[in-house]
Amino acid sequence: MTPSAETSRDFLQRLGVSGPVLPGTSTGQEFFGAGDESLDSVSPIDGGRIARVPVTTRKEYDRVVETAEAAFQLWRERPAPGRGEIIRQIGDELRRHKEDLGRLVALEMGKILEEGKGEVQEMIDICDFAVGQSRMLYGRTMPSERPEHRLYEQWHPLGPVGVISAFNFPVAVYSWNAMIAAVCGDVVIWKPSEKTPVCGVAVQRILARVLERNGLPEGIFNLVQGGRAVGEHLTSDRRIPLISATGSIRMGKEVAQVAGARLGRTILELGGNNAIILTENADLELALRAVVFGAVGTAGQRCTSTRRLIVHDAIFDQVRDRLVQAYEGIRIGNPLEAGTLMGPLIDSDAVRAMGEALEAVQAAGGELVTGGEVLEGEGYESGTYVRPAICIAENHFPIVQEETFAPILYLIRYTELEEAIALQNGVRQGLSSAIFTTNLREAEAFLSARGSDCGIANVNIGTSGAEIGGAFGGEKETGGGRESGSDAWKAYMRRQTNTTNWGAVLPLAQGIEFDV
Ligand code: UN1
Repeated sequence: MTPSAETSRDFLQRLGVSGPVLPGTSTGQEFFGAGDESLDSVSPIDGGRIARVPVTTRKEYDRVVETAEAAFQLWRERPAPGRGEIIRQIGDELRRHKEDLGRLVALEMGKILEEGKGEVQEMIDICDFAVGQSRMLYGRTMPSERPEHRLYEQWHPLGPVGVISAFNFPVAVYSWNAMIAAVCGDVVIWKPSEKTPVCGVAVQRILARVLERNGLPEGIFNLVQGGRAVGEHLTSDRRIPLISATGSIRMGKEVAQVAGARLGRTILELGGNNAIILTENADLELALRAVVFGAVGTAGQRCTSTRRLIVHDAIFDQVRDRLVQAYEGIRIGNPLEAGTLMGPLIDSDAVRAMGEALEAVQAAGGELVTGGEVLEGEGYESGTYVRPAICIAENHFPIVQEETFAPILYLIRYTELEEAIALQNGVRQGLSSAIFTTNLREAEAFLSARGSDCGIANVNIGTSGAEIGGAFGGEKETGGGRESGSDAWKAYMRRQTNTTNWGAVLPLAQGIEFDV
């Protein structure tokens, strides 16, 4: 394998990740040991190698957990606003590195630079959010039924939190977890995707710099690298009270079982099969832009990507034709070049899965309207560039029920809104959903209890591109977890209910008399 042409770029040096072999394991300030196994970070842009990253050995892993446990004892004693101050500095450091880190995300994951920078902006936003949250870890006070008693609750840190993240958002989703967990007083052990280990090292270096500058011990933010085996170290480890995992439903079921077997807690953010409903009252200009961003953005590799478009019969043909036209104008190529709207898929397995899905939809009786070709020729030598596809399909086709991590949009026809909502809900996943309508009744029906069954339900915006301020996650096989904003912080803490009797007698609850 030839080294990627991009590896010579200065931005890798500025991020401290320009070496051929990068440290695979870190407890914060000290990077150590290299096992025999390693991960090859390969850019989907040109198939070139960015770096080699050693897989964390079992021994190293145990040392990381020990260091994290020791750091937890100190970190949890630091008042929460003081933890917030460290997160504020991390946000500033990320601001300084937004361009470089965004570029690395584009290089290693393949999303366009604009979206890579957007991911870093998401990190900055969650830092700002977490700083505010650090002064708002509120517990309630409840009226006690007993005189001279006070009944209240408080929230305490949990311990080391394991974060397993996916390739498609190699930095942002980690920070949703890590920054919130950190203000809560937890320490974090991160296993990035084995497809994006260099992003892991780069973020770790940024965080470590801030910790070091503040004289903080190592072990607050920790990094381990590897695949399934290293993930299992985390999920089966009783020392890790909470695992937050993002990835496929298959992976999530394994995590839930292994962590569940020891009654460990999980936050799962798994696959989506997100639909947009276009009613006859939709503002089509708005809708079509949202559909194209949702289906083609990040080359269809977001868990929030738009996979199904449920279109009213009266506008179906018009929508199909206009989408085909819009797809023709999409520039596919090097995601680091200005003007590119769609970069490569992550690897050849993803290209294969897309091809198989297109075959399956046609075999089931669907129609491939446009796209699906694997691009060849200059600039496309890696074989990872595809044309986004539009198919006419039916919701019950087994392949339509699946999440294929590729830019395939299934057009599905409906006539009554109830039918559209039933189609939207008629999949096993429940992450994100949207309706485009200018009719209040349609919009509110979609948002009502008998409407969308997803964790995210939008009106007149697409399924992807959520802000960090809301709780992010979904229902059914999406896993039920919530991360990021709103009160998602509570999942990273333990709730303690306290009753203080400040009187001189001992009345019992429920009026029980028990005189001795
Ligand atoms: C993901 O794909 O795992 O809402 C996360 C969005 C982004 C996050 C996606 N803010 O599309």
